[in-house]
Parts: sequence; C-alpha cells; structure tokens
Amino acid sequence: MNNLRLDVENEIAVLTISRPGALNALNSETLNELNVVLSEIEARDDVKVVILTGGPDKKDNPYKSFVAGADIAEMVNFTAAEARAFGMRAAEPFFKLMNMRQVTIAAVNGFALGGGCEIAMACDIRIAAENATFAQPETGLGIIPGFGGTQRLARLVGMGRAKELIFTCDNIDANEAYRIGLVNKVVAKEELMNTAKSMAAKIISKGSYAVSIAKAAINNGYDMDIKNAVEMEANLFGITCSTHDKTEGMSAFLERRAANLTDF
Ligand code: CO8
Repeated sequence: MNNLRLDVENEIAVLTISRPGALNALNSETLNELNVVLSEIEARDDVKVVILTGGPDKKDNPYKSFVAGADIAEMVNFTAAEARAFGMRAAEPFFKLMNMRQVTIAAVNGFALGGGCEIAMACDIRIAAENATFAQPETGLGIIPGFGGTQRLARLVGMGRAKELIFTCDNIDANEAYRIGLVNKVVAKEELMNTAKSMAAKIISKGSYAVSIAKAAINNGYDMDIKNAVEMEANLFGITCSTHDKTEGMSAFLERRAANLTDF
C-alpha cells in the first residue's frame, strides 16, 4: 500500500491515511487501497476494532490533518462521468466502514474537510483532538459533498445544521462539532490515540459478536419504520440467544464470575 499504513495490536487495527504532501487528501489510489484493506480486515478474526486516523504532514506534524478532503488536483479536470465514478469509488469503502462487522472509530487529528469530514462520518464513532477542524467546503469550490456528506451530515446533526454547514462552508472547531453531535468526544491532541484505543479495548471486552449484531441492528433499522425495525431487532436478538456468548455471559452473571466471551 502506498498511501495507507496498517498496524494491528491487541485486536485493534490502526489504519493511517498517509499522503504527507497533500494533507492526506483522498485520491483514487488511496480509495482503492482502502477498499482492499477493509475487505482484508473484515475477514480477520484478530481485529475487533478499526481506528482510522491521518498521518503527519510533510513537516512531520502529526496533528495537522486527518484528511483535507478529496484530492482537488485529481478532480479539477473530471468530466461528469469521471466525477460520478470517483464518488462511487469512495462509496464502496465508506459503506464498508459503516457496515463491516468490526467497530470503526475515526480518530480526527486535525483538518477533517470535505471528504475528510465525510469519511469520519462513515465511521461508527468519531473522537476529535481539540485542534481538529471540520467543514464541508465544497460549495465554495462549485461542487457539492459527493462522498455521502449531504446524507450523513443531515442524519448526524439534523437537516437545519447540515444545510447551514454545507451552504456556508463554515469551519467549526472540535468543541462545536461535539456540541452539535458530529463527534462523540473531544480530547487533548496528545490523548487522541490513547482515548481511541481505550474505547476500543472497552468495546473488545464486550461480546464481539453481540457488538457486531448490535451495529447491524442500528444501521439496518435507522431508515426503517419503527414497527418493522423493532421486529428486525427481535429477530437479531433471537440470533444472539443461540450463541455460546449468551449462555456464558448469563451463566457468569448468575454464578458471580467474570464471563469469557469468545464469539465473533
Ligand atoms: N487536495 C489536494 N491537495 C491538497 C488538498 C486537497 N484537498 N488539501 C491540501 N492539499 C495540498 C496543498 O495543495 C499543498 O500542496 P503543495 O505543498 O504541493 O502546494 C499541501 O497539501 C499543503 O497544503 P497547504 O499549503 O494549503 O496548507 P495550509 O496549512 O496553508 O492550508 C488547508 C491547509 C486549509 C487544509 C488547505 O490546504 C485547504 O484549504 N485545503 C483544501 C480543503 C478543501 O477544500 N477540501 C475539500 C475538497 S473537495 C472534497 O473533499 C469533495 C469530496 C467529495 C468528492 C466527490 C466527487 C464525486
């Protein structure tokens, strides 16, 4: 991989987007690499949580940029057909981040602009360093968010705030992103990876199969009517009741001992 680094330790995969000369902007090569590596990770039983972050800039500043957007130099001469293909090239790995059985956490270590904010929104959870900056600056470039931003931002922060951010291109800081529900947590930048890893460890300590089924229930039910969504949840609940972890988890509680949850 040219633009991604994968480090796996303690069942946590840290996936670092690394294009130091372009503030980690997403070009086609990076999106293709992301698509391949996420499929590989999903097949691994030794990874339970994926943390997505940005690498240092060319001056080696680790807190400059998460992802400064889609690669403007690549997009500048796009035809309509090429632009559509580029959008769909991103859609595939972004849906993997959203739907893969592992939990995905964006550790936002600086600029999360345009496609950078969009890839963070495709993750299950977002943790921001206090210096992080979020924006959807596309309309200022004469385009619209094309990696799911018009859809995911409205779902996360509500339609009114999404419209304001997309129409004004305003930058917001990490605390404002927290206030409007765009990020789950804001921490000192030096604490970002430790915070993401300790949240990952806490998630890993639960039943990993149950967590993945809960993720599917939340995702699948989100756009359904409540009656069908609750029925879908009941069906998935039934599936979790057929597992080793359910027997072990409930027996351990009744026997007042720690549970040994192993399903994934
Ligand atoms: N694309 C390509 N190169 C970039 C990008 C980018 N998005 N962002 C930064 N770079 C490059 C710069 O060109 C520069 O390269 P060089 O050193 O060769 O000149 C290098 O990174 C460093 O950047 P700066 O010198 O500009 O650094 P500053 O600290 O002065 O500024 C900023 C940092 C404020 C982040 C500034 O770089 C900036 O405004 N970048 C662009 C941000 C932006 O507009 N992002 C949105 C892009 S559009 C988008 O994401 C659409 C997504 C959906 C596409 C769907 C298609 C279908």
